[in-house]
Amino acid sequence: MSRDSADTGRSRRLRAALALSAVGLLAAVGTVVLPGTASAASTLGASAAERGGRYFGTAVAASRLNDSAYTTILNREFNQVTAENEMKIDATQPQQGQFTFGNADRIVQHARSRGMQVRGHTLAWHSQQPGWMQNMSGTALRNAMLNHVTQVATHFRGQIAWWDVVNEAFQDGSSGARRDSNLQRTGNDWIEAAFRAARQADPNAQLCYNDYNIDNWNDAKTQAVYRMVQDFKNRGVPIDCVGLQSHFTGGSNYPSNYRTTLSSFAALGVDVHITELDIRNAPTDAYRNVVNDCLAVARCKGITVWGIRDSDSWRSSESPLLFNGSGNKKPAYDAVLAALNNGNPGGNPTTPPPGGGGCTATITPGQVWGDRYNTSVTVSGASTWSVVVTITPPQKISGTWSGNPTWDSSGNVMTMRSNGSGNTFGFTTMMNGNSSARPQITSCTAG
Ligand code: G2I
Repeated sequence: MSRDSADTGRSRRLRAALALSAVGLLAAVGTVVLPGTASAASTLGASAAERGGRYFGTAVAASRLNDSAYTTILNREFNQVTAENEMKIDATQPQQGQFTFGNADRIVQHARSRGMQVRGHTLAWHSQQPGWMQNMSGTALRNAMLNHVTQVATHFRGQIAWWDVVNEAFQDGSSGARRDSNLQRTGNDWIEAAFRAARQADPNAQLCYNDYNIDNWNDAKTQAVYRMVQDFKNRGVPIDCVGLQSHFTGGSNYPSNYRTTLSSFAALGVDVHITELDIRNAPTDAYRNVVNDCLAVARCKGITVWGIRDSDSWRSSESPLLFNGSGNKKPAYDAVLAALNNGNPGGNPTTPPPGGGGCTATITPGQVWGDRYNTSVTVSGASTWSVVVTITPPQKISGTWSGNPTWDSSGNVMTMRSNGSGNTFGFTTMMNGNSSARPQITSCTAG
């Protein structure tokens, strides 16, 4: 026997022995995972990723990165981070012209080396300004703000998926006005100036406006931010997304029209993000609803909770997070993970309207040409129905088939009613210069 064939015989016997012991191991464990068998993801980030590539993230404090109980949960559960304080103006430019990025860089490095996406928070804000900036006004302040945006966005260029370019610029209450601040007093265009500077410094980052108390669609503040975003889109101010902080004080403060708020912003042609979620006493219902609402809106890209354990929270006495102080999962954690796992794989929304309309409408993208594209929509759960579809202007629907359409006065909202020709209808949309926006289903109502 030649040396080669002896080796071959030996390796064949070895393979056979390995195969036999693998069978024995499977028999002993008692489970065989067949290819294609669905298995529920066991962490928040993994499950969110399976829902159309969404993320599930958390605010991170650099000071806690030495706490192994903290980093164990962070590294296991989350696929996105936001620096809780380390990228704010007072942290990054404590003296005018002197930038410090050490703590922020540590967070970015921790996240990116583990494949987590980073949200930058925040470039321009009335709060947490260093003393030198608080004392400035007028043109000097405007220039200092723009320089700050440019320097910080440039430092992190290529590392930040989304920037909260401007934070909390609107007043609470019924006025719908801008919040008074030294930045606002430099002129109403300070927000768009900040967005333009950010775009120039980091063209690949998605640029968001971020605020709290813009969760309830009926609130004046929500409407005011909506109008600003609409105006920015109409005038070509570079804005890509809106962040709803969603600091809820309890189950009742999760508004039942939250999904309407998310889908209404999305219909303007921006992504939506839930950026700082925490809910007093962490009620399972409210947490579950937030997840379901995000999953129902295609442009809701992910959810960030504002801290990991209750003891890490800025309002720890309210125990608003998903892990207790010992790092154990709370009932809210289980509710969130189950809601994520129950979501539609692929993450495309099947959108019963708030309150439930008795049917589900699912979009299937169709052929795309240089100037237009087709969309078809399939309805399940009812044989007669009306489906509301919203288009982002300047796009316009130019033709439809297999349904009876009616339009609102803006021409951007089409209600399509079944006409007996089946459960799939379609339409052609002219891009009119906007090649990226796509139609959204606002509701599906049976009957
Ligand atoms: O207030 C809750 C959040 C509302 N939206 C914007 C977020 O940026 C804000 O986060 C909080 C942080 O969670 C707190 O940790 O923002 C506060 C103010 O910037 C943060 O509090 C600050 C304290 O005011 C400082 O005294 C402290 O040195 O945290 C700092 C670091 O612990």
